[in-house]
Amino acid sequence: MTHEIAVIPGDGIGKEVTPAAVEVLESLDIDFEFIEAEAGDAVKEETGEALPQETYDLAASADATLFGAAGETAADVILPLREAVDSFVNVRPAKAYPGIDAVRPETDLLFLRENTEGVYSGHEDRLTDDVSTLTRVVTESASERLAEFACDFVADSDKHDSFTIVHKANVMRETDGLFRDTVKSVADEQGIETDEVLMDAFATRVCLDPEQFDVVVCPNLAGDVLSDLAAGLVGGLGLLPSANIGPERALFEPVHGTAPDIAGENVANPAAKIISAAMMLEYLGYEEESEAVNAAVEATLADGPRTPDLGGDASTEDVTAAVIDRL
Ligand code: GGG
Repeated sequence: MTHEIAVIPGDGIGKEVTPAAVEVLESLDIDFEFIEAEAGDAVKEETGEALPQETYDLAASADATLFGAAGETAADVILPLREAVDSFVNVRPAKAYPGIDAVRPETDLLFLRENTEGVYSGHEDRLTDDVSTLTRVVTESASERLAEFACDFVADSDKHDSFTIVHKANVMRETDGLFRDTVKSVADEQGIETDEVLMDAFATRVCLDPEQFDVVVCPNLAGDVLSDLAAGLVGGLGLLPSANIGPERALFEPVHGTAPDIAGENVANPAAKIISAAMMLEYLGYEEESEAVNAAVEATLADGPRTPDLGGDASTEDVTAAVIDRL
């Protein structure tokens, strides 16, 4: 069976780490057809459009999509691409790896981020020269869909048995109130234990003692920001993968952005993108291959070579070759 994979590198270091992940996947004995498409700042400059219709259509029809990074045009690229795969949850594991100099080496978190609404709904207005507004949308249906995913995830897992709902319902009473109440009610109905923490308190508590948290279910912006914060605890954004899951297809991308300061220098850490590709393998049913890729990345992180963000002097290509050698 051939799997059609859309490959959309995007901008900046997305153009370096995405081919690295494709190279790793090509080294496996699986029949992939990779179809590359453009999106982002560079294509907008050329054509006026950040996300060409054929790129959107490809993501909406491929078995899975590998995305790289979005820069200035993130709102016009990554949000519609997530919509193309109807992805209602962004799964972001944030864990420390042996051998990596982490602020909190005991960190092992899994963020389940609402992926369709909140402040990322795109309802922004400039009312006057000096006043702009943003409408935050929270619906029961999107909160329910996320909660059902979280409950199924915990119920099917040997490792997790509850989750923490992170919100700010004491201030955003209507929106986060609806989010919190809906997620809790679905979990109660399904007999899944939950607790809840205000998002500002979570930010402090996770830095002081990350072990008190495990699976974290949160609204869109909170999930984006708090998972980046968790990246700081484990050694940087070069280590965090993610999966945008929909009912029939999914899109896999590193948590990091385009990193314009190092783009084009062949020094970007490809680990987050390669681990995202391992998540894609698991999603497509290749559990053994997924575990092998994860193990090869872990061994490479532990023993090197390492890119400069992790204190080494290796290139993106060196690290990719080392991962492939270990497969
Ligand atoms: N690969 C992730 C990426 O491009 N991040 C840049 C960004 O602005 N992300 C916003 C988001 O993940 O919602």
